[in-house]
Amino acid sequence: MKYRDNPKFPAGFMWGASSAAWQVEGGVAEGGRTPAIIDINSKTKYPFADNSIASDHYHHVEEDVALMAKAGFSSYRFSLSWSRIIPEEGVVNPEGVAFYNKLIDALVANNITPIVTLYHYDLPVWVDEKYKGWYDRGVIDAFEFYCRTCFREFGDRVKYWLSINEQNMQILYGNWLGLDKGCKDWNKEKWDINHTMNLCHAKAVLACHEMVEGGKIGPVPGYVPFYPDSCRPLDQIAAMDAEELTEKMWDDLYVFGEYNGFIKRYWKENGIEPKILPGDMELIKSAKIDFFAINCYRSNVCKYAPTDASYMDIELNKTGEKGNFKYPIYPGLYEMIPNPFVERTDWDWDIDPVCLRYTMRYVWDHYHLPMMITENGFGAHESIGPDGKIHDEARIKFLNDHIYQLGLAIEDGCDVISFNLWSFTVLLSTGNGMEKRYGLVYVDVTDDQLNNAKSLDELSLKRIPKDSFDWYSKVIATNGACLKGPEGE
Ligand code: BGP
Repeated sequence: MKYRDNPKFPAGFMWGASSAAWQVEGGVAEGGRTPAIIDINSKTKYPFADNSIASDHYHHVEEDVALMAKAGFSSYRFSLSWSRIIPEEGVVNPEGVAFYNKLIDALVANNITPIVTLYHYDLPVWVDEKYKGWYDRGVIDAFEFYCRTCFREFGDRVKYWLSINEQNMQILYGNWLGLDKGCKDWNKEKWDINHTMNLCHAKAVLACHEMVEGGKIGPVPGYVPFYPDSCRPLDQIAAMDAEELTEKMWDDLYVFGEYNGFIKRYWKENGIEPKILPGDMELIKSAKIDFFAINCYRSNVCKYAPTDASYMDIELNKTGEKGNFKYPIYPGLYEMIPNPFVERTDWDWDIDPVCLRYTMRYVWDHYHLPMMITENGFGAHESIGPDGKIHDEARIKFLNDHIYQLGLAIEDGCDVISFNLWSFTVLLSTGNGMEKRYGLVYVDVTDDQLNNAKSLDELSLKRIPKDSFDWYSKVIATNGACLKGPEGE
């Protein structure tokens, strides 16, 4: 098939951007919010800033939404802070609810559809202390109480709900996000934690359908598809195994309500089966999702790793200097290797626009459910130029190429309803503070300034739309018709 013309996006396609409460809000001790585990975890990333102030969205809500409206957004995906809404067990915080009402009302007034994540890495400390994180099953009732509060308070205006952000990545990188805190044997206990999270997800799905008129809800897997290194048959199996262990086992469960045969065998062989109680699987199976929200930035490549290969754990690039990512080897399964056909970001993330088309096709072919992109974007070192502007051509190219491929996936027959890039304003990266900058709108603050500020008044935090802001506004205004296709394909 040849694609000489620009792909067509359907009428009513929702264009927007994405954020998470702890990465953008700040105001951690304001409005009755109590601490979350991510407050503690983000301090471990020093010299990068923690989340105390972040982009100070807490005090810039109206200004930020006005900028979204200026860009022509039709959607905005953000998360709610559990401990802002439920600061202690059984207590609903009116100030927290009022903060999100202000945001949601501003969005609705500007015809921007809110897409709301219930959980994005910020477990309240009171939950952590009482239920050992996600380990004790008491967390299920606590999470359900929180979700029901959100549906009751916001469900009249919020119709798209997302349950748990990147549950797969939280389990795969538990140590990076602090989820392993208190675990004696993370490699075993993580599967119990994962099972409890599945039950929480199921409770959220059922409560949403019960309480929100016209409400739709889906999970948010983080997708990094695996390509096999070669046509060697064992490399094909290695890529399939990698997909099973990093993505597919979660997605199969969300859709079919069952752990698939591959993961059950993997658990059994390694003596790490989770505790599944009577009634658990029936509950999970009864919770039917409406769509997939997908975060997709990059792809991976792998080849078969023989059983006698030496084990090597993955090590993320935490410095922003190319070449610091350590490719893992999992004997008997797969070895990750660099892709010679693509460029990489300064954090060694493969820049592979086609992976977006690949991922859409993969998920559509397996599950036949509508999809939305809730994260895709380009993280870079960035500062204000001598002319006071931010000329982010590399981001524009990245987004153009990725969204074009998303359009091709739609022409391939995939049902995609929305694209939300990561992020709207610059915000705190998960592990690299303000140094790894995403977004269409620059926020004038550095990690050092955030670390040293005694009060908010010392900081500029000025919003400066980047060149990508104007470019994306055109993409929205033309419903994708101004995107440029790759040369020579
Ligand atoms: C996703 C997370 C986001 C965000 C993004 C970029 O996995 O859902 O919260 O952080 O990745 O990652 P990073 O900030 O590490 O560059």
